[in-house]
Amino acid sequence: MNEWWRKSVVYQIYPKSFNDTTGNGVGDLQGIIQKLDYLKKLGVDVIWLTPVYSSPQRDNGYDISDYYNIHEEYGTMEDFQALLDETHQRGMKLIMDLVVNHSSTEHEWFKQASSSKDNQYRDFYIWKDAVDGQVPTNWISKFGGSAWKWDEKTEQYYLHLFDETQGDLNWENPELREKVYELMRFWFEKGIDGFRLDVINLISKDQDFPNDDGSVAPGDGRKFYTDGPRVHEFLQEMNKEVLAPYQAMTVGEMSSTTLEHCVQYSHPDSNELSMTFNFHHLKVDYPNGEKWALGEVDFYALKQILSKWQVGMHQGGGWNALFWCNHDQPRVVTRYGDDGVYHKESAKMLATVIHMMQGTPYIYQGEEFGMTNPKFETIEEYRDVETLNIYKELREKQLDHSEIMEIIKQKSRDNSRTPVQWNDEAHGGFTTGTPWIHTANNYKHINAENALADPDSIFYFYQTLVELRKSHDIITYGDYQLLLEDDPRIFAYVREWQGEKLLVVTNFTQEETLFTAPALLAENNANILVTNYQQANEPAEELTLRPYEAVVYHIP
Ligand code: TEU
Repeated sequence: MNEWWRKSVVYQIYPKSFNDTTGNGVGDLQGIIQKLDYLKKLGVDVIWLTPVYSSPQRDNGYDISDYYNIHEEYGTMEDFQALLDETHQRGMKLIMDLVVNHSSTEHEWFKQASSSKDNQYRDFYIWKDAVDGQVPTNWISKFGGSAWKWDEKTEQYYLHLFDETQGDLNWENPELREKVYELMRFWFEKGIDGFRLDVINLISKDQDFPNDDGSVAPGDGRKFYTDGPRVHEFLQEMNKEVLAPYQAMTVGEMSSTTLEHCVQYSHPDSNELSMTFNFHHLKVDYPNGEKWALGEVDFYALKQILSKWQVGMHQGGGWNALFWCNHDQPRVVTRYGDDGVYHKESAKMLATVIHMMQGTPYIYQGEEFGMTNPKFETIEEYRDVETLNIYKELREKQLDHSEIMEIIKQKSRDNSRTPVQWNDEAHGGFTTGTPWIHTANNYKHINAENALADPDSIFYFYQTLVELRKSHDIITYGDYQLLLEDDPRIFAYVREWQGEKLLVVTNFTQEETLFTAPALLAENNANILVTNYQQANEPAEELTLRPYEAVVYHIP
């Protein structure tokens, strides 16, 4: 099988915030075309474009009202075809975002389905009678409140695991599944190279619709509707019907999943997907599994989880999508690094940790030059439906307003959705108009133009990491062993392949710390593959690691 994506690096574009060429304050497809040479310079192989289909934009495009058309603010189908062709002409590939766990309630299917109980589209969604006058189950939407919404006209509830304007599609219905495969073929026929599949491990629901008995951690860690009974069957059918015929690259977003399921989702013999995103390493600052609370980063858990998935997927034959950032997560340099004095060092250190691992790395727009959380102070600056819903919920719980704003400042998905900072002009050069969301106020010094002008910038460090993945098979195929698991500051691991070794050593703190190197460093002719300090730490038995220092030693 031609698995070109095992040596690829993917760049994620959230079009709404990427680059606006019309002055309406919203990014667009022509704006992406303008930046393709910039992406080629970075060296990425694949662009993942988050949803650009017609949408009321309640959830910024993850609420689709027409799978066959381009959202008018982003441009036209001709603009899309131009983007695809220009991407291919530069030797890059493009994957789209497939959102088929749910559609917008403004989709024609839902309009039909909610018009009457015997409409032919009724069973495209999940409808239940009230139980003793109440919601059918105690399931909670990931965006707060009940996961069931009452429909006055037909006097039944419909399921929405996300916002009430995002009705869950009924994958038990073969007609619905065929409609999904048809729309996938439509985009493959245009020439796309694959899909990122949105919350795809939620599509199979337990048809008994059991109540959540509270045995699972509350909040974002709910498992009672993930990895459902027929999920692998549905993915194998999708693979047979569409993915295999088009030799697609696919990455499944797996919410609250398990290592075992991800091995099965991504093992070549499963004939399901190419690789999977999981999020456990991005919940180590959720106190008791609760996203919407202030918490310290559990560094030990971070090392354990990343290592468990490295070893487990390597041994199981699965394939990880490696990432810190995306459009739902706060900016990692603020979250796990330092967006102050050691901004550059810590951004490079964090990049090193995942780019030396086995899997396919994903770079989220602006991460390559160290964009940070914007630290908005007022709720009026936020736009995200999840954030605004949770704000109401926390207010109802009578939390102190300043505490709520501190939680939102740390946790909101809007942290990653501010306009990309291209230069030091107004709004970071993102738009000549008024952006749909404020730009972070550090755009005058943190921007792409400054990064390109600085040979020691985070951008050129990412460029080097991307190149190393191409030139060193050990990164792609080597096995993995965590070192110093109990060390409170150092994240170190060894990669090994056909006698060759990489020793990756990182200091996750701003304190200097002593690293006692393993024998492998002393015995062999180790050299430095990459490091984030200009004055490198040459191989030695005892190393003093400087704040956020990262060094990768290569033992050939
Ligand atoms: O995200 C799934 C999801 O659960 C995320 O919202 C995220 O994990 C959560 O906010 C963490 O608390 C996907 C898309 O990436 C997201 O943008 C959509 O809002 C969501 O599905 C619904 O389509």
